[in-house]
Amino acid sequence: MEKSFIMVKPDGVQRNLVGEIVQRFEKKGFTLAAGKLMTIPRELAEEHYGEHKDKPFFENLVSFITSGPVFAMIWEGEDVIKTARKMMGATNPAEAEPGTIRGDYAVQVSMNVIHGSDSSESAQREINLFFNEKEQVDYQKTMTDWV
Ligand code: DAT
Ligand code: MG
Repeated sequence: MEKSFIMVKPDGVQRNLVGEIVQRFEKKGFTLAAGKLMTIPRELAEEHYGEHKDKPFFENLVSFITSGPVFAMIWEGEDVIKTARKMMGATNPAEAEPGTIRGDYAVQVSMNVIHGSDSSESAQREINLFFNEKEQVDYQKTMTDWV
């Protein structure tokens, strides 16, 4: 089954949005395979956002993502990577549709509440950066047949 790395960013944790965001993925029918509250070390932040290292916003991005705890998760389900991106909404909250997480809860692109992997390659890469094998729980929910 497909897996995605999803993370409530420091602004989302500070604004008490962890429960709301977890609930959206649960209600959708996806399965939580791992989750932890952590403060990202600078080296991990730079690695995670490596694709953006030459962008003008890179420094701000790294200092923001390391500025307080995040809630890192792995969610599992059919087409979860693409569906989670839809549920998150556009990167710039001003362009994110109402009903999406960023559309409902964020204003600025630099504080857009949530991260989600954008491809199967990035999902695999990000899962391995943030979670070891022991932290990943493999189980079946009885509702799976109904989703
Ligand atoms: P996404 O998080 O939707 O995958 P991305 O990978 O293009 O978007 O960028 C990573 C993060 O960097 C994004 O969530 C917020 C920040 N960011 C992107 N574009 C930005 C910009 N023009 N100015 C400031 N921050 C930006
Ligand atoms: Mg991205």
